[in-house]
Amino acid sequence: MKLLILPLLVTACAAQFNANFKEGRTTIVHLFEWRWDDIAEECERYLGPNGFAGVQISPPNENVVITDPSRPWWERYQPISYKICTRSGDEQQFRDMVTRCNNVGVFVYADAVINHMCGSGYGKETTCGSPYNAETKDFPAVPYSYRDFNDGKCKNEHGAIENYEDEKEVRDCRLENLLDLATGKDYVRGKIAEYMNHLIDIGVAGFRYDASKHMWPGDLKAISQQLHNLNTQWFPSGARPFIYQEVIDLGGEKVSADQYLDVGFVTEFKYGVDLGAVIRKLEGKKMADLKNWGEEWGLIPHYRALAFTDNHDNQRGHGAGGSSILTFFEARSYKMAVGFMLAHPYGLTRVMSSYSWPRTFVDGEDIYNWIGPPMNPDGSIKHVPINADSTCGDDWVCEHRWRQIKNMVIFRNTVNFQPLTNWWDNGGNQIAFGRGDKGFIVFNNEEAGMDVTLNTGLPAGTYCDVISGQKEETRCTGIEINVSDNGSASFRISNLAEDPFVAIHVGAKL
Ligand code: ZXY
Ligand code: CA
Repeated sequence: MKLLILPLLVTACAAQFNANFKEGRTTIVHLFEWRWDDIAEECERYLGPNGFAGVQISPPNENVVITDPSRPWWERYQPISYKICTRSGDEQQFRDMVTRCNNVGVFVYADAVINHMCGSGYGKETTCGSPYNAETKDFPAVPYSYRDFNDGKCKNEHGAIENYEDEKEVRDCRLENLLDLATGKDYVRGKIAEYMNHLIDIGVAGFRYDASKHMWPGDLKAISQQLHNLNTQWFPSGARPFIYQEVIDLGGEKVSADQYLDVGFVTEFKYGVDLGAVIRKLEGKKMADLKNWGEEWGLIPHYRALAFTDNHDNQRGHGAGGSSILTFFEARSYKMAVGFMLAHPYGLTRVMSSYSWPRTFVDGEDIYNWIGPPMNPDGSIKHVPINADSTCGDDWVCEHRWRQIKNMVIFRNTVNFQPLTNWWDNGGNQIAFGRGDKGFIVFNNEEAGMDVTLNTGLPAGTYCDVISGQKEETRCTGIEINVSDNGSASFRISNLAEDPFVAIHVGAKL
């Protein structure tokens, strides 16, 4: 009996439990292109106090400086060395950030660009001054030489991936013009592990493996096995780094997400594509269809899934973007998507925090999808100013500070480990569900008003809706919902409401 129950329990809990997260925290935020000193401040003043589990940071290692176009966001995905030295800050600022975030229970996950170095054809400038030569494949600051790249294995004329149906090509040829590292070689594995161990020793809690589709799962496993245990100043003795692999899999390619489940967590790109399609009501899809959301939709197993609505890449319309992805540009629908994700038990959740850009579609493509973060005339990244109303200034969007999203992160922490209960739908675009006796959420994505009485499963009392407002001291700044002795409550949601959904939980009971 014991033998049977244990694995079941482990599977059930893994959905929202990560040994690396501070107890009770569930959600990571990607502070895309933020400076280390700003992230340190944000951990202390906002992420820690509001229960965020961690922060995904932009790649911390030295990269090529690209001037044409001018300082695009993707220059950080073209490594020059493993020195911690980028537009986000130097190693001293990085150490200060990791220490200050860890001290308030917000752990740091670094974006690890280990499939390749920079592409050929750019200038000589680098973020830390390290020299390199892409033509001769020399990166003396690592050092890597021509022997450490895969070109010998790739038989294509220009060395670039042409056929995504050939998994050898996908892994051993170049992603566009990016110099493809020979991650099968012990020396290369050792250099990558040495870099990541440097970050672990500083206090980093884990990694996003960029472009994992383009590396062999066996190589990623071998590298992961060389990683140190986490720093015992903040983590239990023997704790392992948390790994999530970026595998863009929308089906129909030879390389698939499930090939990576053995190595660690995997990004589930279908999550945002399918959820966006439902909320946009594309092809007759409706909210009621979400009743069996999860593996039955073809998503990877929940206990290995990194769930997200949009990321830094597909919010720009490429990298498996497609037209269904919702972003901050469509705030009303976007908040419903993030609200649904954070209320639903599937996966380990990551929210996006973006900067804005002058999105301009020409022939269906955003001609400004390359634009980098807000920057000063000298090319440095601008600080993130915080306004009196807690929003961010300049072009920093700070979705994670939107009341509805921040409060749903708290909702998720509050309902952690509770099963999905009391599902209700109208057969169309009105749905509701609970999480045991801890929380309940109701959506009206219909073109008509909603007036229903539902069984919430919650203890009787008056609750503060954390979408239209929130509990402050002893009062509610939004709608109040009364749950009767038998657990039922009435919900009236106008289709014209700024946010046509309501969420209540036991942490915001009046
Ligand atoms: N870039 C523009 C210009 C250069 C960067 C572009 O048109 N790229 C060609 C399309 C290939 O897309 C890329 C993919 O992954 C990358 C790329 C990249 C990963 C990197 C660096 C990159 O160019 O430059 O570390 C990619 C890989 C896939 C896939 C779709 C896209 O199914 O397996 C981009 C940059 C995209 O569009 C990018 C950068 C970093 C990322 C990412 C995408 O983490 O997911
Ligand atoms: Ca590769």
